Amino acid sequence: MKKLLCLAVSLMLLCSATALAESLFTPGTYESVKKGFGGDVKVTVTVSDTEITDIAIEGESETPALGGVAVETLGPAILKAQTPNVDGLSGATVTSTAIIAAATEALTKAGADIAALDANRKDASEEAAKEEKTIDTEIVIVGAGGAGMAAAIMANQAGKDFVILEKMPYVGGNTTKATGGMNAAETHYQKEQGIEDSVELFAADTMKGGHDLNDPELVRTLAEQSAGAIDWLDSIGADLPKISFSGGASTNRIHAPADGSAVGNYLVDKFSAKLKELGVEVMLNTKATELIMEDGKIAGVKAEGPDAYYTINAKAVILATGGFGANEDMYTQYRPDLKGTVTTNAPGATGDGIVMAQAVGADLVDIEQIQLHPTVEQTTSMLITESVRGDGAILVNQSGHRFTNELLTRDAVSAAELAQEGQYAYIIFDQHLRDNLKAIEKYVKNGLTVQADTLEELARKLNIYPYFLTMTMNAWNEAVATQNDAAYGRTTGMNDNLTTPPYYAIQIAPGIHHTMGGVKIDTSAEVIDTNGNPIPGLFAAGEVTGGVHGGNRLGGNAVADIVIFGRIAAESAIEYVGK
Ligand code: FAD
Ligand code: MEZ
Repeated sequence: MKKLLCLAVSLMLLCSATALAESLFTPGTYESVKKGFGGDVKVTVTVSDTEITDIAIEGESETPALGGVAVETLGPAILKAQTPNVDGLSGATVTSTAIIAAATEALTKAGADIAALDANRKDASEEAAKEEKTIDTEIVIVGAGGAGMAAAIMANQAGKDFVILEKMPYVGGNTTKATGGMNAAETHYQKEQGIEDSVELFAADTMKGGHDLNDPELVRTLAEQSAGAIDWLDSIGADLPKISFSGGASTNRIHAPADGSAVGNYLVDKFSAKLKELGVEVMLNTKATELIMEDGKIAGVKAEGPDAYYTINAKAVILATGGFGANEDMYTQYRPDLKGTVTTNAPGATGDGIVMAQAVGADLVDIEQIQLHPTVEQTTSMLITESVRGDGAILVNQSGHRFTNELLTRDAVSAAELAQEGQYAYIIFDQHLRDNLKAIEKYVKNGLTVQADTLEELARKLNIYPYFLTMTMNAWNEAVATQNDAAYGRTTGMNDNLTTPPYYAIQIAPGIHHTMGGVKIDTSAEVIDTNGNPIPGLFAAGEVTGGVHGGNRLGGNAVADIVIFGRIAAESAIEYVGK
């Protein structure tokens, strides 16, 4: 009897062990919360005993244009793969990592063996054969950053048939990352705020900042059309009324959103909303791979999307593919000395348009001119906007001393930093400055700031001798009071002193920021070939081009460039296809 009972118990154990081996999860709903880019990311998974049946991801604080896309796309990817270990979204690494970690933890709570889920992943070898598709249209816009989206709005408003391609799963490119603002002269905002400026001064500052390498005709166009570009932005609801200083400008010229938030996200949101209102759909995840030429003229592009290879026949193409600051192979080809330098750029900035244009004979200008931005936090590659200095911050070295006029051009400030011990510096500001520049909240949220109630405490936290930092700050506040920076001759960004505690510091050093060179264009945004002639039907705008910025771009001039030349490229293409 005793033996029989033992056999029954053993069989039951064996049966339940077999059942357990087949079941992957304990059915139910489980959740986990991890820290994302802007705040918490919560993942809730629902599982049956063999399947992940549902996943909900909440991350309202993530940047809509990047982290928000990860929040939308990673859930379906995890459901499809039936494992949390899916590819993160490039450009939204922090949010992606948080989602994957939270999903892993929630599934572990559900009893999952993650290695077993990985071994049985369901999306492997599912790459379906792609179809060949042909699209006939009038204009193809390649790249949905600022220049491409501005061109798309114009093409739509002119009633043209066009497509706009974007290789990433989201729009915006480097434009989304733009922070400080957009330069423009003689704008209605400057006039309303009593700021004196002129097209001539804007052009002269740009040429001087660019070491006179710039194409003066392109610079003239930039300066002349800048106030009109601000009016055009107003007309689509993208007002930029807050005006401040940026390095190399002779006056207050950089225009930003009213609350001092980052200009790029703001513009990309406004452009996206306008395109939506106009019914324009961007072909996402679709990469242009080649320009098609027939009889010496542009005839369209070849592209690859998630499900198809496209031949897009068109009379005109606008290249708006941005620069190559995220392509280390490409920038070290032109500047080997930059190997290993951090970059502030979005992952799509890989120079595709430059390579495609070169393949059809386009000339390149200033291709080796690559800008280092002096205030980049090195562990995150996050740009600390020039507006922090423009609004009054100073730079000190590890000894607590200033070492430069902080608002010289970027090449000069970067070189001064690299000459300091350790090749880094601290940017120092106070609560008053923080209160007036919303962009700073991102740095605080991401833990980049060291904060202290007194300068002595701040110095101690930074391992600086308190006496030196205090002396430096007193001298600076005196310079602001007398409007005389005897030490370094700074004359701009001196409206407010730094006396309101708490005080803040961020450790920074230079990082790759802008590729000034690119495809040669004329003032109509026509691409010029190596013989000096326009390539019929090919237009380009924005960071893919060279010539506007010369040897050093002034802060705020790239956003001006993309709005102005994005619109010009569209106008020229519209006129060309109408012929
Ligand atoms: P992007 O905005 O980069 O757009 C190009 C798009 O093309 C991308 O979305 C890319 O994915 C896509 N693409 C690329 N190749 C292909 C392909 N083969 N097929 C399809 N799509 C493709 N400038 C200022 O004036 N003021 C600022 O405050 C400022 N702040 C900045 C802050 C940061 C951190 C960075 C990185 C730059 C900043 N800049 C600023 C510079 C400025 O943002 C850029 O130069 C400008 O936005 C570039 O715009 P674009 O439209 O030319 O390119
Ligand atoms: O033009 C720029 O790159 C810029 C103003 C960047 C910034 O520091 O915000």
